[in-house]
Amino acid sequence: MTPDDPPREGPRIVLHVDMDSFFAAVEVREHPDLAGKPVVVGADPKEGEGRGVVCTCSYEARNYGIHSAMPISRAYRLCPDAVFLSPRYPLYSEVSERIMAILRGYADRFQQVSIDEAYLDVSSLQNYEWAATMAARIKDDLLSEEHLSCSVGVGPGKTIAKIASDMQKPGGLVVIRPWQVPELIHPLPVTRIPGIGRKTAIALRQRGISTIGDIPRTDIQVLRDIFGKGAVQIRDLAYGIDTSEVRELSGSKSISRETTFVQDCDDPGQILDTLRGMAEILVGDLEQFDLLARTVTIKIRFSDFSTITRARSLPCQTRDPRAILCTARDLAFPFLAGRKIRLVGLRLSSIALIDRNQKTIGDFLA
Ligand code: TTP
Ligand code: MG
Repeated sequence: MTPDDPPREGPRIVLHVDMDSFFAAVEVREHPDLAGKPVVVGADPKEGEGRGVVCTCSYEARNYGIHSAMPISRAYRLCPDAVFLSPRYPLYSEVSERIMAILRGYADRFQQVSIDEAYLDVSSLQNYEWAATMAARIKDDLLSEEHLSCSVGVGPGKTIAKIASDMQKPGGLVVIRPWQVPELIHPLPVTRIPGIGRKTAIALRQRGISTIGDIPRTDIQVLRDIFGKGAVQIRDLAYGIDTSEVRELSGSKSISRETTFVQDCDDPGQILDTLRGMAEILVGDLEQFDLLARTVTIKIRFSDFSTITRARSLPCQTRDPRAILCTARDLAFPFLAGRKIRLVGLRLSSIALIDRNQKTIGDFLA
């Protein structure tokens, strides 16, 4: 177990968050007069002569049959009155970064998978009801902070969570507990399983498999012919066993600790004591591995599951508990009055191995 792994008790619970018509939604947000109109982001249609493809389009444009990767000339023929816009990648990246920062704050472990999609391991919540409450809170947060809508799926692993997030787009929130897989997932076509494309679907159909529910009824050898080593995993999935775990990708080096209070807490003294305890543990971790850290991030989750994170970088890398705790206190202080708090977390990042020639924080402190 690494210092970033949360303690595992109870079931694994994973959220998949996918923004709705992402590029188009950002454009509509930037031009509110486009709300409700068919909006297509992609190559210039040049009145039907354009080359290139559709990046994405609003759900209003989807009603005309337009979709991602379609030739832009075809999209133009389907709806010449749509608003056609060129993509603005730097804008979408900037918005994506802010979204991912919000989402990361909600996760025990976090894995971004594309510009508008991420998995959040929230197993520390310990039950699906709380995970559903958190999913609703995330949707509210993204709407109020970024004015953007997303769909969230909740499941026992990444694959089922992703299938769930796709089931009620746009604006969906679908929770699939392992025992609900037969009822909710078995009726779906096999192509809803991420990674099963058209070719595999044809091979499956030739063997009488068209829905996910057909999979457990099929001889494992037939599944092996199509999926090779992945056959058991696919069959397990249809039984509600989803082993795909959220993995923090390398490069996001940090150590963190979180504490969920037995009862929601509004005592600033107790919260600051908890932060001190976590700072001491994290400094111990830094010492053990001969590391220093520079960025201090605190996370506070309130009783209604709304969550804030605040970060500050110190003038240089350190493992001085006083410097870390003072920073954490400063960051947390504005949030300690009035509202009940469910969880506090402390993360240290921008981590590096000790360089004996480097200045220490003591050089900066009075
Ligand atoms: P998606 O999440 O696949 O699509 P989306 O967010 O537009 O719509 P949905 O509500 O169905 O999730 O992709 C995210 C963004 O990636 C999308 O807004 C534009 C870009 N993209 C492309 O540029 N080309 C493509 O073929 C696809 C699929 C996406
Ligand atoms: Mg999307």
